Amino acid sequence: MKEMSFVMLKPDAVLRRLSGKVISRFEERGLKIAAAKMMIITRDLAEKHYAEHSQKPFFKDLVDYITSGPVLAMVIEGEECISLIRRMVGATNPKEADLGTIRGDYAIDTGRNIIHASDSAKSAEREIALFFNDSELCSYPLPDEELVYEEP
Ligand code: D4T
Repeated sequence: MKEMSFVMLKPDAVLRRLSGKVISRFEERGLKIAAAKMMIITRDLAEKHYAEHSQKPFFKDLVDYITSGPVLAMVIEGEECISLIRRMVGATNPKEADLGTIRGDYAIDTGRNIIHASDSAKSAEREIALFFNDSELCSYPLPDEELVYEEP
């Protein structure tokens, strides 16, 4: 089933010039970038995005961090891509993230874990709507898309 996930490269990823490397991983895996924009997000948007953590002790630091510099917000599309991207991203605490995952290869601190990805279809829908208008989502076929073999 085709899905869309919200993926955000956090300020440390952008400032460490890792954006290209991370985007390449998604492209090389066969996923499609449906939307992308560089943004410095407001505290209001950050608080809405992380609303589920509003009562957690790390909430203020999290909002400070995510608003501290540019983020690259993206919508990525592909077959069952929500769980696939979460596996590619790795554990929240990069010290526990497997090598070969994005966090496992590029980060060591939970508070600077370089990337966000939606954890469910419901979250993806909510997060995409927070960051993008419908008109910003690009629908286009990839040259190899028709070659994907669907199991009967
Ligand atoms: P995000 O939402 O950024 O993709 O991360 P995860 O989905 O992997 O993890 P999360 O929602 O549990 O945490 C959101 C965000 O908060 C930071 N954080 C988390 C933190 O600074 N201290 C903590 O103890 C935890 C659990 C990291 C990611």
